[in-house]
Amino acid sequence: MLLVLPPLGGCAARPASLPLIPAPASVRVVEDSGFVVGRDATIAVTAGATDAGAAMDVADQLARLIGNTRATTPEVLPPGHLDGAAADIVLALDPAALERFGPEGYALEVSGAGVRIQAAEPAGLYYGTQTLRQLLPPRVEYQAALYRDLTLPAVAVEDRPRFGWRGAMLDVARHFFGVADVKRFIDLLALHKLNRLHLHLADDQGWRIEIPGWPRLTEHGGSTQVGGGPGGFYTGEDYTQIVRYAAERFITVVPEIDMPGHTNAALASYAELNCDGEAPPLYTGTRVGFSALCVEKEITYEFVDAVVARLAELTPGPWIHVGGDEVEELTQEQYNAFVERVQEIVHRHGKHMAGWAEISAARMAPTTMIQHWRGSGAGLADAAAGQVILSPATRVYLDIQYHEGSPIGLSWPGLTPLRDAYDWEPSALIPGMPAASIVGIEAPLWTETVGTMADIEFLAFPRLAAVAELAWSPSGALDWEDFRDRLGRHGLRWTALGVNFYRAPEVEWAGW
Ligand code: TNX
Repeated sequence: MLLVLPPLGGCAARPASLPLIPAPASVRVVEDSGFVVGRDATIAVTAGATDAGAAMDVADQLARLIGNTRATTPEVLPPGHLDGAAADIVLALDPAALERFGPEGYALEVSGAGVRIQAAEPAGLYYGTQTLRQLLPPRVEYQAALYRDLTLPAVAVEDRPRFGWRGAMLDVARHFFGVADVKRFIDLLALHKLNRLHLHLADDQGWRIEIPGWPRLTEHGGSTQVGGGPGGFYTGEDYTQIVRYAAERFITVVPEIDMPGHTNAALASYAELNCDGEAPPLYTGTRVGFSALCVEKEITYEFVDAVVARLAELTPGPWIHVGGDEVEELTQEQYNAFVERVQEIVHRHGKHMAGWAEISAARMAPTTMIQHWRGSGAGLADAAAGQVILSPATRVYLDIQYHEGSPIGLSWPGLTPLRDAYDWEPSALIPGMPAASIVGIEAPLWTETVGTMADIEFLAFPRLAAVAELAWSPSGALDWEDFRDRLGRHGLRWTALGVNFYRAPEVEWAGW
C-alpha cells in the first residue's frame, strides 16, 4: 500500500526552491523586486593586483553568456575603473573572505540595486557566476542574438563546497573523442561546479596521447578502438588546449595512463615491452585483465619514465593517474614492486600519484590519491589510506544502464537509476574510513558502449548532476524530492544547450 504522508510540520507544500544544481549551502529569497539585466548592463571587477587577470577572465565569460541574448556583449570594467561601484554586476575579489568562503566559496546577492558576487579567490567568483547563470532564464544559453531583458529573482546566497574533489572521468581509450567533444564535456562539468576532469588516455584498445621518442604508441596503438573504428589521439598541442580550456573553467585535468594492466595498445606498438619480445595484435573487444607490461625488464621503466615525464610536462595540475586496476597476469609481489617504482618515477617528475584502489596493496605515500571503485573498500580503511576518492560503481559509474533495456551501457554492478546515484551518504560508504580521508567523489564514464557525444550526454545526464550535488552541497541540503523538483526545471537549461539527456521517468521534466 502506498502511504501519502503530510509534509513535515503539517504546513502546506513548501515553496518551490530555485532550480539551482548543486543546491547552495544557503539560499535566502529576499523581499525585493529582483533585478533586470538590461540592454546596457555593465560588469565590473574589483580586486587587488594579484588575481585581477583571472577575475577579469571570469567576468568575460559571464559577459559572453549574457551577450548570447543580445547584439552586443556587456562591457567589462577592470579594477580601479571609476564607474565600478555603479556597475550592474560587480565581481569583488576579497582575500579577507578566505576564512568565510574558502578558496571556492562565494556570496551572491541580487537586489533591485544590482548583482554582487564576492569571493576570496577567482574560483569562488566563477562558481558565483555559475549560480547567477542558473538564476537567469534558460534561454540565455541559446547562441542567438535575441534581445530580451533578463530578469533575476532577489536572493542572498552563501555557498562553499563540501568536497574539494568533484570529478568526472572520461574514457577516451575505448572510444576516442576529439578536442571539441572534450571541450563540450568540460562546459557541462563547469555548469555543475565540478572541478576535476580525469582523462583515461590509454587502455587495451587505444593509446591516445603522443609521447616523444615513442611514436608507434599513437601511430599504431592509437589507430583503432572498440568495434574496430579508426580511433585517434591527441597531439601535445591538442592536450594543452584541453588543459587550458579546463583551467579557464577552474577544472584540473588529471591524466591517466593505465598500467601495468590495460596496456595492450602499448604492447602491440612495442614488442620490447612484452616478456616474450613479441607484439600482440591490436585489440578491439571489451575483455579486461589480460594484458600486462613486462615488469622484470628495465626498458619498461624507461618507457614509464618517458610517459610520466611528458604528462608531467604538459599537465599543470599536481596529479598523474597511473591506473593499476585489474591486473591478472602478475604475482602480488611483482605488482607491488612495480607500483612502488612507478610512484617514485611520478615523484621524481614533481607530481603526486593517483591510482585505482588496487594500488593500496603496495606502500603508498600519504599524498597518493586512491580511487575506490568496487567492493566494500574495507581494505582501504585498514590501510589508513590518506586520501580517497569515492567512485563506487554501484552509484556513480555513468556507463552503467539506468534501467533494464536501456539502449546503452553495461550492467556488471547492477543497474543505476537516477535515485541510486543521488541517495547515498559519502561518509558512510566505507565502514571505518575516517571522514577526513575522503577528498571527494568522481563519476567515471567508461566508453565500451559509448561511441558518440550524444551517448556521453545520455549516460552522464541527469546522473552527473546528482553526483555534482552530492560532492558540493552540505549533507543537510540533500533531499531527493527537492532535487527531483529542481532537476525538472534545470532540464530546460540542458534543452537550451542541446544536451541529449535521459528523461528519467522519476522526474517531471518541465517543457517550454
Ligand atoms: C571496470 S573501473 C574497469 C574498466 C571498465 C569498467 C566498465 C576500473 C578501474 N576498471 O576497465 O571499463 O569497469 O564499467
